[in-house]
Amino acid sequence: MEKQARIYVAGHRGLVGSAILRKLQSEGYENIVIRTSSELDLRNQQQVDEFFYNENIDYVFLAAAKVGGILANNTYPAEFIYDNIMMQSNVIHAAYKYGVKKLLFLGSSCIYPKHAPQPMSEDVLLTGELEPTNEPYAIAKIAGIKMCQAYNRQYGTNFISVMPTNLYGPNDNFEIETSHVLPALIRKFHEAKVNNEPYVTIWGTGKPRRELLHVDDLADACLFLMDNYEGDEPINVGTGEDLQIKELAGLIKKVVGYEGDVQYDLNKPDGTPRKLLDMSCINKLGWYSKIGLEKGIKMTYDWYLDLKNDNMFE
Ligand code: GFB
Repeated sequence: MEKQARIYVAGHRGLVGSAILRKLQSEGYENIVIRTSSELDLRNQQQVDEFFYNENIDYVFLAAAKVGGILANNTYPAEFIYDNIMMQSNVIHAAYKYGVKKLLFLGSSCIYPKHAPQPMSEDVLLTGELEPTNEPYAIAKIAGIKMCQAYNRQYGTNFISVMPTNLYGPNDNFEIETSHVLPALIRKFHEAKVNNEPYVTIWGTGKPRRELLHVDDLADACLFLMDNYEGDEPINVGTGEDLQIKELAGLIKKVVGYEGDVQYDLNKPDGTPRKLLDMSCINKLGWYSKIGLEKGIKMTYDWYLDLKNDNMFE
């Protein structure tokens, strides 16, 4: 990407989009285009068409998405499939129609089958049943990958798909009911510490394994792939390591400094047992993650504490 290029970051207020925006700004890109969802509703085809018609966009990072943790996915399946299919279809089609040079579509590791061999390489896509708690979201993301491939094949576009593992970092959602596990546990342990509560409740058995990537590492990978990867196959981005949810809880407990107990709510779903990504493809290109999990949790906890302090003085 040329430093003068017009680069549209779709979803710049979210966890992923905000990290990509920070990275682009720190690398000196001068012509970044952003819109809030109230300025541009990406689910609206006409608004998206007019935006691309007027803005002469060269590159797109398609990070706008309806996302959430296991319970949000399970509770709002219609919104997860509708919002995601509408947003990505409108942006991908307009990017083709108005001659965007390259588009990077962000998917998720939940596109792979629930019982795929671990670690999961890109070619296990569509070889088995999906995890039911997030099937509508996964189907939307698979449609996005297939759409990029179809447009490349029929129209010769340069659209790539990136599949990150579970992400965390600044600008994450910390709402207990809708968030992912890492921000939820930061909040739960922090509040339990402050309120001197005897225990923290963790959903499920604590036995599922998850791989967690700091979103600044993902942003770094996205810029790297924009410059170094062309191809139809989705490309995985992770750390190559996972741990049990109960181990993750132990790490967060330690970082937060909480001394009480942990209990398990077995009425909440476990979700997929394991989803570790095979990193061979991106490693071969020369990219590796840099932020270790404990350091990443510390960085995110500091961010969360700053956010709470800022809100106190508003
Ligand atoms: O992060 P999470 O919501 O998403 O849950 P998934 C991961 C694991 O942590 C599950 C457990 O086994 C949860 O039961 N867990 C324990 C908790 N305590 C908590 C808690 O307080 N909050 C939450 N949220 N989980 C999502 C998908 O799946 O991952 C999305 O639904 C997307 O589609 C995303 O792919 C990356 O990893 O299970």
